[in-house]
Amino acid sequence: MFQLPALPYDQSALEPYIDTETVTIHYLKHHQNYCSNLNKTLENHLEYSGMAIDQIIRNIETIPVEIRQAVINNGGGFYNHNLYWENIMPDARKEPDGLLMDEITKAFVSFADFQKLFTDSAVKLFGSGWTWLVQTKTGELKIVNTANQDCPLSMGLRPLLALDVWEHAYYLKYQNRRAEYIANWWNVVNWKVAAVRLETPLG
Ligand code: MN3
Repeated sequence: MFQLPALPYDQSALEPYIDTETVTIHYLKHHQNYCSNLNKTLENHLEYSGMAIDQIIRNIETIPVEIRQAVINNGGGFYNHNLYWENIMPDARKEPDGLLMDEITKAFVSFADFQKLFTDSAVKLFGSGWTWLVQTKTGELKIVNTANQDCPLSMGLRPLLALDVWEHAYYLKYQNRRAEYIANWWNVVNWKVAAVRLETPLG
């Protein structure tokens, strides 16, 4: 049985950038629902008990076809939100350093260029989905969008930074102003977590 990981900060800690009510509903309702529905989907498939969620998503093509889409939706929803909450924090630094900064500069010329490209990608995403900074199998950094709860892990990409651009991630505070949510989200990015993901050898 999968369980919701504890938030590494108080639900009000991301104010004023991400408001308390949005965090509470997003975490306790949306994230919890993905977790509960994933458990329901897998309850008659004991072969997956004890398997880590990233292993399941990485090997999505091996999941029985009758539950595969439900695992993509709910397993992806569960895992993507785990990454999302880990990827933000109060009192965050404004930019990364070390290897992550070097790799961003190599791929996107400058940190400012990276931020602009990532923001544009997230603003332009049609419908519900996610914008990601990922590392490819050959080691380059890329910005990709995924629809719904599709996860880069299923495409052989390693997620470093996860931005939820579903309306439920911002609508209570920002209504239709997605660009304003994204501009504020940059103030709470946890660069340390992204750097650790980059520096962890691929399993
Ligand atoms: Mn969400």
